[in-house]
Amino acid sequence: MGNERRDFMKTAGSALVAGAVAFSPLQTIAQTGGQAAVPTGASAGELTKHELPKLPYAYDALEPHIDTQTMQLHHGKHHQAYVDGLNKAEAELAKARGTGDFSLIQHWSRLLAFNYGGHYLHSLFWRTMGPASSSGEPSGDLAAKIRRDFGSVELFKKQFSEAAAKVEGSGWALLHYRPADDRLIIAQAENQQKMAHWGATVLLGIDVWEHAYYLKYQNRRADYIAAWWQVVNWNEVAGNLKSAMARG
Ligand code: MN3
Repeated sequence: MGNERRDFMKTAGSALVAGAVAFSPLQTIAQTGGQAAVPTGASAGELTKHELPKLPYAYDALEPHIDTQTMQLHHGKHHQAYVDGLNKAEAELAKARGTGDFSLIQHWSRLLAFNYGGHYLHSLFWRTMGPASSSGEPSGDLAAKIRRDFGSVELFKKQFSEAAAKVEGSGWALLHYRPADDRLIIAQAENQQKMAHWGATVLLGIDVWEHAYYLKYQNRRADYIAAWWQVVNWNEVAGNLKSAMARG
């Protein structure tokens, strides 16, 4: 991995240790284009130039569960907007450092959290889905911890589906690994960043913003959630757990 990726991962929070593991939720988003131009000179510090990750499969690969047009718009337009918003927020904060004018710091800090959340979660979202034919099932440590912490895979899926269905407005249901007590936790997140569980690593998430499903499912969010389970890439989720446990 390049220096810029290592440096980014070091500063990306949540106890990431650069290069320690093969899988990382940040694997995709850390594949960036190097440093962006800092608008106000070297004294304002360096910036990462964030870029939209390529999908690991074709836009139609998740059919019929997730339709091609939704994937094209969701990845190419919505995720791109979060990438652009993240680059913009970081550039504006650098500009403020350069000029000494921090009058909009609340605004740009809010947009930094929102757009970083969007970039992080969508990067994870694409990688933890795949064609239904290769979806698989929870296995190994992942299956053992699911059974230990939720009772069974069925109870885990039931709670996760309920969490996803009941997110107020736009947001996500997320499976986290919490290293402090070695537990799996199901959480809801609002927007892209609210209700975060500090220090825990996201292993799997479903986007329940309407842009994720409305073209095909309209208001039937529960139908979308049921279909989404068919395209979860369990191998990738198991890899995310393995890397999160290695980091501790
Ligand atoms: Mn989305």
